[in-house]
Amino acid sequence: MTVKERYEAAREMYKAAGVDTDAALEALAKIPVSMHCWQGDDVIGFDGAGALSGGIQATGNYPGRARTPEELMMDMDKALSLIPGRHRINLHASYAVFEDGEWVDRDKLEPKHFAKWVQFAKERGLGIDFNPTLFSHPKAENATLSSEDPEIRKFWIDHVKACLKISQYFAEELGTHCAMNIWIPDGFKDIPADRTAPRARLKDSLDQILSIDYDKDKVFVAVESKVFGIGFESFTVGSHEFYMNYAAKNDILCLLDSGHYHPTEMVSDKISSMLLFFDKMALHVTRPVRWDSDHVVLLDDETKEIAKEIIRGGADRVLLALDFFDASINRISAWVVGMRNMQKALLNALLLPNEQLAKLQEERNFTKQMMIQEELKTYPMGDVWDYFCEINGVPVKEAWYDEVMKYEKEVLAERK
Ligand code: RNT
Ligand code: ZN
Repeated sequence: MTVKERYEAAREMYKAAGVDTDAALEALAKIPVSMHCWQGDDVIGFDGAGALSGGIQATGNYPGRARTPEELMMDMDKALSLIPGRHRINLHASYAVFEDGEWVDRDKLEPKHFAKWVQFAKERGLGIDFNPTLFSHPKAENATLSSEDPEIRKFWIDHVKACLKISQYFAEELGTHCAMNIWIPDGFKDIPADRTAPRARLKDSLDQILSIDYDKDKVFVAVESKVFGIGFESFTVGSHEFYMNYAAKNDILCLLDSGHYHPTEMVSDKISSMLLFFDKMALHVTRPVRWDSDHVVLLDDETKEIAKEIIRGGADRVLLALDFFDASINRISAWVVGMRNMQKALLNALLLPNEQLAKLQEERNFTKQMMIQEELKTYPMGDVWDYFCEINGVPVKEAWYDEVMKYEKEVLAERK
């Protein structure tokens, strides 16, 4: 059977279950996922930062890490060529591309330092999302936006202000919004004596940053909380409550990272609440494993549940990005697996009779609701997915792996 024949058979099966597969594919094609550049080089960047800091870690030393902007762009191109649909890319400020021996510190960054990325995105029809980088820097050794040292704090405030301008530049150049997400590592290893003062300083820093003039229709500022970091086990300044309240009061967005909560606390359950109070929200989809939060996204239950909530809440209201960094496997494969899994999870959600299921819940017919939810799990979603890959001109099933291995041999192996 051809891919198309398999799809046609699946279409009939889904139709009988009240699901329109053509509509699902059309909807899936319209959902962009922001692919994070930092999987390609173990979050190192190009501004000479050296070791990764801030309580996050990329472990492993699989050969072939991208070391230059050219290499990273090439690798991202390879990954994107194996992922169906049109997407976005997500950059960190530490990925500025300096030319002719120029170098400026992070508080002095300007749009021109990202011109190469704009060119890259323009040529491929991609949008760009952005992140100030408040780690892996000598001035981030202790604290950043919550620092007790006024000079350090000013440096980081200036950095984020510079990033706001760069974000607006991306939006204007590319004709699509730019989501600018702020995450800081600030916190304490052990029980703090004063939780309020650092949080008050973070609040004031954010106020100062947002006081500059920027176009709110183009730049969507988000704040990302985290329950702990390595070396910040007891306290983080930017906790969930802190940012949720800050975002609500100041009309910016919350970004929920699926690896940043207690192990039994699920981001999938938070989305509906956020969307009742905010017009939009942002996500970092990742996979938490014990204390670590940044494993490659799999097609697991929580990713599927997150996708269902995105579809039910309105995909245009959720700014969807991935966030993981695995240095122990082929990095392009990590991107492709993570991106394709996110899309498969979205497709899975689109192939549910969501209205019917909601109605059964309203009728308290939990017996039938459970029956349908479980029976649909063995419907031929893979045939629909394969067809989606085929019509989008990317390899079907595991055929993409051979291309990654070929690239590894021909390109990555040369990077000594
Ligand atoms: C860290 C946060 C943050 C980073 C990236 C590199 O715990 O998740 O989003 O992973 O910005
Ligand atoms: Zn994150």
